[in-house]
Amino acid sequence: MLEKYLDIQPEVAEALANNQPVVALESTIISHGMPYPRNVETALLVEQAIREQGAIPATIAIIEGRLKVGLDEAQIRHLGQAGQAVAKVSRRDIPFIVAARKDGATTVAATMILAAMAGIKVFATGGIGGVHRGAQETFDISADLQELANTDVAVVCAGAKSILDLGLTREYLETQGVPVVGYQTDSLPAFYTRESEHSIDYRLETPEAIAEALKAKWAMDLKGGVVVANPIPEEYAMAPQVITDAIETALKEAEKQGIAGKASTPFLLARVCELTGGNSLDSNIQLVLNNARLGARIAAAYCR
Ligand code: PSU
Ligand code: MN
Repeated sequence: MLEKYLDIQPEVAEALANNQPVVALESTIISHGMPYPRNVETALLVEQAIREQGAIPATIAIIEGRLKVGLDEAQIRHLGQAGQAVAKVSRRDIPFIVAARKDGATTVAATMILAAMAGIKVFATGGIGGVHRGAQETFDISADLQELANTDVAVVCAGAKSILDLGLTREYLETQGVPVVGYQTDSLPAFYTRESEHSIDYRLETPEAIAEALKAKWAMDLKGGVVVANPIPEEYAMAPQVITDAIETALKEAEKQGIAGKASTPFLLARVCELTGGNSLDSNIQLVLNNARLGARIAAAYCR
């Protein structure tokens, strides 16, 4: 049934069949999360970082209506060049993009869905979507959180950007039974900074310990994902005030311009990037690489 829609790259399929580690990667971060051409460079570097750790990368997207688990370089380049002209695809969008034979860049939620279809357990990215600031009024809560509640994939990220309300995001995850693991940290990382005022649920020190907990969770059919929060390496972390100011400005602009719905996160990401110059982009790239390496190590431990 699934074969009717799903193409798993041969290298990825072979790795999965042989119980070799595979790490899923999203494509909205390429098209909507970073500017061209660094988005393409980053996507390729991230794949390479995963290979250097002995795992196989599977970048996920929809290409001409086919669900793709594993992209080639030309496909990655295409998504990066097209940028926001490509549809941003979350759970609700998948069947419509498929039926219309269009291209789509998958969010964390949609990437989890396609990874689970292929049997991939570990996914690395930059930051997850969450409860937006002001959600008490706007109801803007990313579908990523509901996907984490339901789909059996671990998401390695650097926490969430403070364009979101981190406290409400934590509460939402708690209600949905989604554990937040801190990798070698007690504090919920805030993407550009290693720490926030929020805590995590379980601090674990090694990829092996994380893999053990994942195995236990899914062996017991405790469905849903896990957030593995991996702080940005110290040398790439940003000064909190610089990033806070940029985020405040971007949020004010978004409100003034009436930006809402799925346009909200890409608008804020682009403005924060512009307002902080290249610095935040460099940090962003480094933390994604760091997450890819940890994801590969967790995937390897999970296969043992
Ligand atoms: N946060 C980032 N970078 C990103 C995203 C979030 O720091 O690229 C992207 C991810 O694809 C995430 C999506 O799944 O934004 C969330 O969008 P929304 O808030 O519309 O659900
Ligand atoms: Mn939203």
